[in-house]
Amino acid sequence: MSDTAAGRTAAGGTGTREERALAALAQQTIELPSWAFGNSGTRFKVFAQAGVPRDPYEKIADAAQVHRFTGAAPRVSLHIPWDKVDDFDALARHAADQGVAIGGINSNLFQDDDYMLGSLTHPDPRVRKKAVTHHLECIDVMAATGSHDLKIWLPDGLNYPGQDSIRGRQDRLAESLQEIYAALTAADPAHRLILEYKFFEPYFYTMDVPDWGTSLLHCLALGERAMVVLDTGHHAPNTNIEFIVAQLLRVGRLGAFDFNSRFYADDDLMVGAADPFQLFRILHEIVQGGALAPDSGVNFMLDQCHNIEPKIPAQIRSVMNVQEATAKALLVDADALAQAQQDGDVLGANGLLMDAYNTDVRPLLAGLRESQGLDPDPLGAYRRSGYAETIVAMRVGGAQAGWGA
Ligand code: AOS
Ligand code: ZN
Ligand code: ZN
Repeated sequence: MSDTAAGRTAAGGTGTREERALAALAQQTIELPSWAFGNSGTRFKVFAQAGVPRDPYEKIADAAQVHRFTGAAPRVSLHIPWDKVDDFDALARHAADQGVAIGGINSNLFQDDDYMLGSLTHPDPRVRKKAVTHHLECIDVMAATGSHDLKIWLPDGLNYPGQDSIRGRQDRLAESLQEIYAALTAADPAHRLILEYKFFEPYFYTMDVPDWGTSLLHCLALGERAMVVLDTGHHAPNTNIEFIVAQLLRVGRLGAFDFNSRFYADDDLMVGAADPFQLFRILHEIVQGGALAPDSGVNFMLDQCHNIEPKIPAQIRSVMNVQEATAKALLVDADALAQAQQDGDVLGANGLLMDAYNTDVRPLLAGLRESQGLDPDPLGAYRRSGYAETIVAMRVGGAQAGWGA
């Protein structure tokens, strides 16, 4: 970037653009998924790694390492029942002792035989009731852990035309969500229901929440504490994801991201690995929309599996990738961009974005970390800490994410 002159940008505040970027980056937080620390990955072989957590306590301990070296990952999402423990208060205290907090609570509607033909949309009211009741359990976990977000990814859908009524399933879904939302907001009016969408998989003819429009319609019907979750891996190839981000921000319904990368399907690879430019474009919409600050209502989460790479460093790398894309977005000269757009200066406007994208922000972020008392090189610092060797020596028989423990 050539210009660091004082002025107002979408990042807000005073000072040079770089100073404002640093201030915004210092506040940015990224939530980690507990399941990223267990053995997990594709439908095919899950390669077991030595030293992986044996229980939710150890998953949180590993997540805390990511926060220790990045200073930007202070929350961990839990998944019920994978992270079920006898005493959730104790788990929350353990998290606090480790310097992190419990983030969103993810329900699970895809591992029970009863759910073969659906859960919240199932034709049989008994199965729907069971699925709703699972969410009541998740709401109790929220109370015990201090979590604010109930995250629903609905795996329901159809494999064959005619298999069930598409419209009937939407009606049943609306009813089931209403019951969950009523219980959630009765427990605490500040709590949020955040609803994810996914265009295919595990079903292939249609999903019951296949797209952001369907998620948004259900959220609008529920009430103002219902928000859409955008998983970056859940779209058809070449979908313009930043358009969806801009649209949901406009109507105040972008609740959270599940960040990851995809090359083909729901790959769950490290965010920013496949397409760092797309991540930058998404973060540009976030910055332009004033949605970066922790109180903006958008929760920036990772949803990833690390099958062949070591998990803690992969999470550190992912946090750094989000930070780098954010830093570039914060360096866009917003005033000049607005002027170029107003003037119809197509190449000028595009050039301003590309200038920011092509800036090497690694020194800026290294400086930020040093100013926070952190090592400027989080991956190197983790490697040198010896934590990886310690857990390999201590832990035997680590868990596969998703199958208990
Ligand atoms: C599934 O495809 C969704 O991305 C979920 O958000 C998430 O991966 C799952 O809940 C973790 O099991
Ligand atoms: Zn997801
Ligand atoms: Zn997914």
